[in-house]
Formats: sequence, C-alpha cells, structure tokens
Amino acid sequence: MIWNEKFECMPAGELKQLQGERLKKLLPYIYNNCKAYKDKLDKAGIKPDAIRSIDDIKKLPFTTKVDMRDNYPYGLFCTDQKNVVEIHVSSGTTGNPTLVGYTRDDIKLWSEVMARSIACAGAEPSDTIQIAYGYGLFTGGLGFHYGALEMGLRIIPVSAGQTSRQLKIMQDFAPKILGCTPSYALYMAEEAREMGIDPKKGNWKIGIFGAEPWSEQMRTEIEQTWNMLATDVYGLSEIIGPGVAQECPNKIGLHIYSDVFYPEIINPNTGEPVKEGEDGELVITTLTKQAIPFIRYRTRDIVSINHEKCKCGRTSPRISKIRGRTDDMIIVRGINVFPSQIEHVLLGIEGTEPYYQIVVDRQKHQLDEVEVLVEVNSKMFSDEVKQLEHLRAKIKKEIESVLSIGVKVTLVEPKTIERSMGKAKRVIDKRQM
Ligand code: DLL
Repeated sequence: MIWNEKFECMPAGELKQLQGERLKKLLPYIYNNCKAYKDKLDKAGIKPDAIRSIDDIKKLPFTTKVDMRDNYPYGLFCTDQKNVVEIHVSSGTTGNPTLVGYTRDDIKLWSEVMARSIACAGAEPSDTIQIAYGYGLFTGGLGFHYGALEMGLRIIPVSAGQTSRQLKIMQDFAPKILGCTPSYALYMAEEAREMGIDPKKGNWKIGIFGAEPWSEQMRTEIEQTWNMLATDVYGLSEIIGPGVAQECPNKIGLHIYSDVFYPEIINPNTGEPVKEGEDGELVITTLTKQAIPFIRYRTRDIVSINHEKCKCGRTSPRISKIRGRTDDMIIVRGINVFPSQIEHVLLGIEGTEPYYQIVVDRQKHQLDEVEVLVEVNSKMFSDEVKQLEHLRAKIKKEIESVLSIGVKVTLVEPKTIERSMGKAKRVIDKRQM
C-alpha cells in the first residue's frame, strides 16, 4: 500500500515547486537560529534570500561529520533545548559521538517516513511486526517503533539479541513482518535450525532489513530461508534514522522521500553532480526538520539515482542499494566503527605502537567477529607475560567501551604489521556478503 499518496506520487513539477518552497523557508530558519550555520553561510557569501528555487541549492555549502564534531554537542541545533524531546547518538570518527536531536514535530516526521517505509515494503495495518533492531541510542528500534505505531500495526518490541526468545516469540505470535539487520536475520535462522525449528514454517510475509550493507546473494538466502520477501531500508541518524529510503516489492531501488529529504549525487572528489544513473556520494538536505536541519549533508554513502516513475506508482526517486562508502567506516553487527576510534584508544595507551589492523570476519550465519591486532613496542615485548596480558586486557576494555561491541585483541611482535607506502590498510574485511 502507499501510505501517503499525495507526497509519494506527486508529479515531478509539483514536487520541485514544493521542494523549492520548503528550502526557501529553511534558509532564514537556520540562518537566524544557529550561529554555526550563519557563520558557514556568511563565509560562503550567501544570504538566505539568494535561494529562490530548489536548483539554487547548489550555491549552498556542504555540511559534514566534521561540522558535527566541531559543534558538539549543541552547536548545530536550531531550536532551544527545551523543544528537544529525544536525542540519539551514533559513532563519530574520534572522541565525540554524533549527537542528533528531535523536536515533537521531528518525531512526527520520523513516524511518517517510517510508516511510508513499512507500507512501501508491503505491510498492512492489520499485520504484526517483530522489531529486532536494537532499542536505545541506536535509531533502528525506536524508528521502526514510531512508524509501526503510526501505521497501526501490532508491535512486538523485542529489540536485538536474546535469539532463543526471538524464536519463541515468532512461534507463539506468528508475526508477518520482521525488522532487523540482514546479518541478524541469517543468524536467527541458523539458531532456529539448531533448536529444531524450521524457519520456513513461520507466518512471514516481509522482512525490512538495513543499517548495514548486504548483497543480492544475501537477499536470496534470506528469502529462501525464511520464506519471505526481503526488502532494503536505508537511513542514517543524522538525517532522521531509518526511513530515509525504502524498497517496494519490485526491488528496483529504494524510494527516497524527496519531499522532505532532498537528494543529490555528487562526485566525492569534486563536489560536482554526477549524471543520472552514475555512482556518486549521496548528499541530503532535510527540508522540514527542526531540531538539527541538515544542509547538503555528505552521507559518504555511494549510490546512483533514478528519477523514472516506478511500477508501484511512486514518483519519488529511487537510489540504488548502498554500494560502498567514501571513508573507511565499517559496520559490525549494525554498529558503525571507524578505525580512527581504535587508533585514538591506542594512542592513549603506553607500550603500543601506532600500527594496528582490524580483522572482521563472519562464519557462515554467525555474527560478525572483530579481532584487533596491535603491535607492541620492543621494550614492552621483552617484559613478562603477565604484564603483556595486563596490557592486552586494558586495550580490550578500552576499545570495547568506545565501540560498544566485544572484540578480540591480539598483541603482535614489533614490526609484524605490514608497513604501507600509501594508505595503510587498517581493515581486513573477510566477510562474504
Ligand atoms: O543505521 C539507521 C538505520 C537503522 C537504517 C535501521 C536502517 C535500519 P546509523 O547508525 O547512523 O543509522 O548508520 C548510518 O549505516 O550511512 C550507511 O553507511 C549504513 N546503512 C544504513 N542503512 C543501510 C542499508 C542507521 N540499507 C549508516 N544498506 C549509513 C547499506 C546502510 N548501508
């Protein structure tokens, strides 16, 4: 079903007009309410009235994760904190996390776009949804919750983890819609088989999977294993959380809600737009958000875009599945990990060298495993085993507290990690997706 036909199927000309009007309103709002944005626009020599239509968006400067870090925690807010009703954080590159906030209207917007997404996947208000995305500072659980509530689905808010409990719930309440990361869907199927449960025998209709990259092969495997239609949902905390774009059952790209999240695809090196259909970095402007609106936010996700009307009737443009990132961020069990976060920890610990490698692996149908290889200096290496073990435990504890996931830490002898003449290869990703 189409949740909001007016906006999702709006004729191209009308949509452009609406986007232009929204952008024209947004500019004075950010200029007058946020010093960081005002400074940015002044520096670029742009006054809010320079924006007359959506095409003028190209005159505006980009916003990046660095802006978020430099203005942490509240510098990019355009509203008083008393109007902020919820905050979420996700991993930043070093030190500070990325903080995002929502006003009551922002939560309404989030509910709306998530309802559009759940409906776009093919759910009906009478369906039951099992939400196995994490509830908490991660936006997955609550984002799905708000959307399902808006649509009127029956919600089972299990959150992520506790797999045997998830499986019991599936058997007892026979939900039709499953929301979780694609890798967790495969892991749960494996556990089900081990417990003698046939995943095919559920009452499933649709899965809504996202928060990490996944391939067409994974899709086929999930669809066959669970006997359901597997659809892709995309989003990022900065923009709203999940609900930025979603596949319909035709599975030919993710519909991006461009009446509220205006997309551009640029060459990440030049900042210039790429041709329709070519890969580039997705840049998003939030046209109606209040707490922290984003002007031309560089997502670092690589996609292509297609503006043709879809067979489902929606005119909202479609982005391809995420093909990669322009930075070195990896996603482990749905959590964003930047190698620089690990580097930051190591720099603060005596006895280690700035040489390390992160090995990510996934045995078939198991959860991702992370091993961090850390080179120790020669003085440390000649020390007692007890001391080395103490160092290892300390590194493990600190990395785990920064990343919020379990890691294995292995200390290696001085000069064993390959030196590089160019960009150091910090991450070895052995996962087959
Ligand atoms: O992952 C929001 C989300 C929750 C999306 C649940 C979908 C479902 P962050 O933690 O801020 O937000 O991570 C955002 O995750 O920039 C992408 O690199 C990646 N990502 C999100 N969805 C997909 C997807 C949530 N469907 C970052 N395919 C984004 C590939 C994805 N990568």
